[in-house]
Amino acid sequence: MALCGVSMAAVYQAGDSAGWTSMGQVDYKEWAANKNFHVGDTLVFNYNNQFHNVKQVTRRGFDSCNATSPIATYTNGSDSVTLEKHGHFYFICGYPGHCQAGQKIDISVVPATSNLSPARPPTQSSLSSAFSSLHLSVPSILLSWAFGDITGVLSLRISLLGS
Ligand SMILES: [Cu+2]
Repeated sequence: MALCGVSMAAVYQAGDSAGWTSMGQVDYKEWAANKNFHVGDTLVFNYNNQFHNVKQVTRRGFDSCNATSPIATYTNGSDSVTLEKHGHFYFICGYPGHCQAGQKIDISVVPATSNLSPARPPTQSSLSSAFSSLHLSVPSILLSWAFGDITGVLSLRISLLGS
């Protein structure tokens, strides 16, 4: 891929060696909590497809363990899902009772470049506004001399700023 930084894309197996299971060996919330998923990473689900599947669902479907209208369905038993955008990916098992038993996972994906972005340099507009205020202050000072009148300077400043 030509996208910057994705050469470091990682592959994660959901549940590690335990795989994708409803038998309670894996706390998927804890499993996901100590990982940093980035855009371009891959999540692999390994499971016996006689007993399980993978349904990508909405937040609502995740919370209620409802797989009736999935975003995507995977049934191979060894499914790779590319986390192609940042945000949350919610996966549950569609077999009865499995999601309720804990076979559900919430993957929070951050942009691939988030830990590489440099400090924001001064923008063009902030620089030019700094210059223009500098230019304005010079005639203001000269005029305040000429008029010897602070109110005249103030009104001129206001008219210059307002133009
Ligand atoms: Cu299952």
